[in-house]
Amino acid sequence: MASTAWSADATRPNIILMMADDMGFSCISPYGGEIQTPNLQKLADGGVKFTQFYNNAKCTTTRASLLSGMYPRDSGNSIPNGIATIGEQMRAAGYRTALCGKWHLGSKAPQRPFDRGFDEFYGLMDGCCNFFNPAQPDPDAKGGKVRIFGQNDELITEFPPGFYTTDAFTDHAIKTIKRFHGESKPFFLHLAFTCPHYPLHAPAEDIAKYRGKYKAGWEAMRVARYERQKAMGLWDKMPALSGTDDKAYAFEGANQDWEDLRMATYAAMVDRMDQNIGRLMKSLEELGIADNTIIMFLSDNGGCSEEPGGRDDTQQPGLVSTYTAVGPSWGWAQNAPFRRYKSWVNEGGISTPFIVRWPGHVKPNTKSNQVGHIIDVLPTCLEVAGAKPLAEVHGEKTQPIEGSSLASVLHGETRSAPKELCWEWSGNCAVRHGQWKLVWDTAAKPVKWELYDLESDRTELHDLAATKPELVKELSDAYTRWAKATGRKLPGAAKNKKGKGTSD
Ligand SMILES: [Ca+2]
Repeated sequence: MASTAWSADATRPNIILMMADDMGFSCISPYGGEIQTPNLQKLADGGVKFTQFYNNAKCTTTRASLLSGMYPRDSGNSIPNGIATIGEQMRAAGYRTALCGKWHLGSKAPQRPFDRGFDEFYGLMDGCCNFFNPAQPDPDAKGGKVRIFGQNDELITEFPPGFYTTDAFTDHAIKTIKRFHGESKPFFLHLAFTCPHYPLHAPAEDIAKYRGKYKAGWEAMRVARYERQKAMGLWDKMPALSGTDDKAYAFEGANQDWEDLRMATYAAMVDRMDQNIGRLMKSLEELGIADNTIIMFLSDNGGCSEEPGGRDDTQQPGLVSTYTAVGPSWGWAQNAPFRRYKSWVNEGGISTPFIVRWPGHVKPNTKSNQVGHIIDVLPTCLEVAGAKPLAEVHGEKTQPIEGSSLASVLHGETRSAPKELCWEWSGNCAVRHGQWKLVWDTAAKPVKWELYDLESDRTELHDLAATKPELVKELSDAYTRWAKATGRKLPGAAKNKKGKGTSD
């Protein structure tokens, strides 16, 4: 699509970028999930779903890339000043900008959302919080870490009965859209849910819908998801279902009723998010702007294996007074058919649903197997806005954007394949070029570069490193260049300080 001067185009689309938090690849129905997500299904039916779209395996690094079009720099916990955020870029392009939900890229000036290009902000500065009462300190907040919850730069400390973050973020998003609608500019809204990140908190009526539905365990859930993916034709070439993860334990010996409640509560959180997405879509229709609004949906990393505080089956998931997570077995199974989970850069950690609905532009009910990455979202938004990237931000010359626009893919064309894509979190490293992916998996025994042909082996089951040493060298050299340029870890380096047991 040719870029045009934005000022000449009065019909530039609004853009809503929605993101779930720690939601596995196959949790929602367009990707084979059993969780009831009719509104996300409607978005997929009216748009395109990607089957090879990637995030950065972790909350902070994904946000650093998604909101800048760049790979994370150094720790990845913030966006450096010489890199413009999507808020800064879209505001300069003539858009109104808002962020509702999780920021997690620094809580002090000059790194707050208001400092970084968002006209409006309502949400959470930190990685997670109590869903019913964000002011309540949680057991994961070591050393008295403060949960800041700001509305237009005001700290909120009291929450009414019935408060629930997923509802509140959506309420604020709808109010913001209504306010922006009365103005002459198009808007860019980032709705960043904290759902279904732990703690497991959901309204009782939503949990009740799923209670008892997970009593066959995680292995059965994986197989059922895999079979649904097969039946719907999600994959051009059906990958083999990966084997049981090292961290998964036997369902037979587990407290099955409690395990069922853990997964039922998680499912309720996703269900509730989908209900809220339905409310948001309804409000767009009522305002008459549904057809001129691009909606994108993705997850920031794969299902999560962490269990902050340990596995304590005396804690009942779902309540304001408890702090629980799904644990490694469900967290892994949520990424079926892939291996691993959040914080790992195997396909289960970095593969995300990516759905884009744009009436009149994106052909309804289509899928794309073209490879894409979250660094591509910002240049896509700039292209559809007909805008050029900022040359300067905060008095510093900006670095060239590393992602490339997906606009041609959205229009049903084949874009030139990206050069190498790279990932690193907590010592897990990977590089993908074309069909080939090199992975450094810190949970493997032994830990070494593994090589996979994703075209025939998307689930990373057949390591070809020993048979293709020259390709391993070529890809590992590309990884080393990337790690040196971005400040990310080299294979075998010490783990990131924040690599484990944090609330990211
Ligand atoms: Ca996350």
